[in-house]
Order: sequence, then C-alpha cells, then structure tokens
Amino acid sequence: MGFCLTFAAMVQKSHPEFYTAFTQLLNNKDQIQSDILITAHQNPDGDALGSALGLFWFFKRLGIPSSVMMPNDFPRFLDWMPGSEDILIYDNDRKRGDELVANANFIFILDYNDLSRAGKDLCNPIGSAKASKFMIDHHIAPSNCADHYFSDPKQPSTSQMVIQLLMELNMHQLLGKEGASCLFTGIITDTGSFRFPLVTADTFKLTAALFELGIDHSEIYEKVYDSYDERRFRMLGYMLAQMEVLKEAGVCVLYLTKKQQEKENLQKGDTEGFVNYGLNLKGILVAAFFREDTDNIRISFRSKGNVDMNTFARQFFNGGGHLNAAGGSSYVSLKKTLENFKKEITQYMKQYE
Ligand SMILES: [Mn+2]
Repeated sequence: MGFCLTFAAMVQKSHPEFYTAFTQLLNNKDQIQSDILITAHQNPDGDALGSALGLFWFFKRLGIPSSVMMPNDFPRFLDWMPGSEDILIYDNDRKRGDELVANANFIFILDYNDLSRAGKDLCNPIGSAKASKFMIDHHIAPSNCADHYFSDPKQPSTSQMVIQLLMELNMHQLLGKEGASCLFTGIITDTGSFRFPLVTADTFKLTAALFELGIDHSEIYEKVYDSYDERRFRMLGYMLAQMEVLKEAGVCVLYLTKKQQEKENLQKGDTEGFVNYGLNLKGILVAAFFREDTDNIRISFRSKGNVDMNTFARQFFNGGGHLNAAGGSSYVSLKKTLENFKKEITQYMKQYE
C-alpha cells in the first residue's frame, strides 16, 4: 500500500477475522438493506464522536447508508464536528433509536468494550439485536458482546484504529476533509495532544494521512480547546481554589459540589478534562476529580508513568478504564468519598515509592 507502519500488528495480521468480515461487508455493500448503525459509549467524548463520525463519512462516500447514535448528549465543544447535527441521541428519541437498532443488519461498537457502557437503557436492545456487531475499541478486556473484534488496548485512541483500518484497505481517501477532521479530533482529545505514553510513530504517520486529506489542524485545536464559556471557566476556578494536595503520595484531589455546579448552571460535559489540571502540578502522579451528582459521585482518575488507575478504580470505586485514565463512581456522600479516597490512595501509592 506504499505506506509502512512500524508495528507488525497490521489489522489484517493481528485481527484477521475482523479484517475479513469488514472486507466482506464492503464487498457486499449493494445488498445492505438498512442503515448501518454506528454507536459509541455513554457520555461521548472526542474519540467516541470522532471515530463514529469518521466511519460515518467513509460509509457515506462509499454509498452505504449509515446512522450515528449516541446513548446521551455530547459536550457542546464538539458540536462543530461535520455530521454531528445528524447524530441521534437515544435519550431524546428512544422510539427512533429502537427502530434503528431493530432494523440494522450491522452495528458498530466504537470506543467501548462492554454493552453496559452504552447505558442501562440502550445496552439491552443492542445486546438482543439481530445485527452482526463489529467492535473497534482500545479499552482493556472487551466482553463477549460482538461478532467481530478489532480490540487493542495498546492503541491510544479508537479514531487511530479507524484510520489505520481504512489505510490498510487503501480507502481512507473516502474520509474526505470532514471524516479526517473528526478522526483528528478523536486522536488529539484521547492523547492529550500527542503526549500520552501510548502515542507512537504510527500515531504520527496516521495523523499525517489526515493532514493530507486537508484538515485545518489549527482551526480544530481552537474549536476544541479555546471553547470555554464563562460558566465552565468559573467552575474551574472553584475547583482549583479548593483542591487538596497529598504531597507525600503525589496525589491531587479535585472536586465540585452539587451546589457549586447548580450555582453556575453547569451543563453535561462542562467539566470534561478538568481532572487533567491536577497533573499540571509539579510532583503529582495521580489526579482525581470528584463531581457530586444527584444520586452518586462521578469520579475521574488520571496518572503518570506506571501508576495503574484501572486496577485502583476497579478495586475501590466500581469502575475501571486504562492504566493512566480511569473512571468510577461512589454512592456515599462527597465528604465520605473524599475521605475513603485519600485513605486508599495513600496506601495504594506505597507500591510506587
Ligand atoms: Mn477512546
């Protein structure tokens, strides 16, 4: 294909079953009767939206009808993404959503590894759907919920996996500027703009291909990162002013109370990325952000180096994720949750001393 990735794990070699099934789908495109349904995880982020819309533009230019559906709404700083205006939000139109799931012959499961991540209401319809399911995902330990797997936790984003797959097929040109812009957004948001450890030479080679498709990277960065509204900026102020630092353990504790969020009329997605500020402090290996919700506390964990937040989140906070980025939840008060966290993390960090 005139293009050489550094790893031996080309999709065709590493996931031959998926590659064959995907190729067959494309070869038989004229027989596809109903929209291919493209889904991603609840509380969709840049990679969920980016990978889904990237695939959508590819199918569109190939003449395959497809629909993108998200379990719930996505943050406003992503609403410029080409195609985002046509995304069906399951929470807003369940009837249409159920129809799409029931009628689909193919469902794509993007950026999630277990149907529960599609939310408690959407996971059952997808699970019992007759469609053949294709998973493209980079989370650890996928559950047995798809028919075809392209699952690789060494990949820094699902969007990178999509561009890799299409390049191997030498069909990535079909993405156009629109699809390429979506995939670029997924790559930068999931890699902290190319700084996280899973980024490799391949990330840059595949990103170069997106540049060749005409993306305006500066404009995309501005849209994604210089997009705070006043509400979000003030919220950040509250959070930073009340942060706690456990110097010895190298941990930064961030939180927002429900009251504070209500005062600024916080919207879903307004705190996206807040947890990362904790890692900007010198000497900090772990940042944790606690957001008090109506009936639980939503938690994000970030870490540096080999500090394993996936295991920590699983063990203590009903969650999981990646080594350096995980999430969880707590069902006791914020005060008690913070106390529990400080106690457990202080103990947990001793293994890294
Ligand atoms: Mn992702």
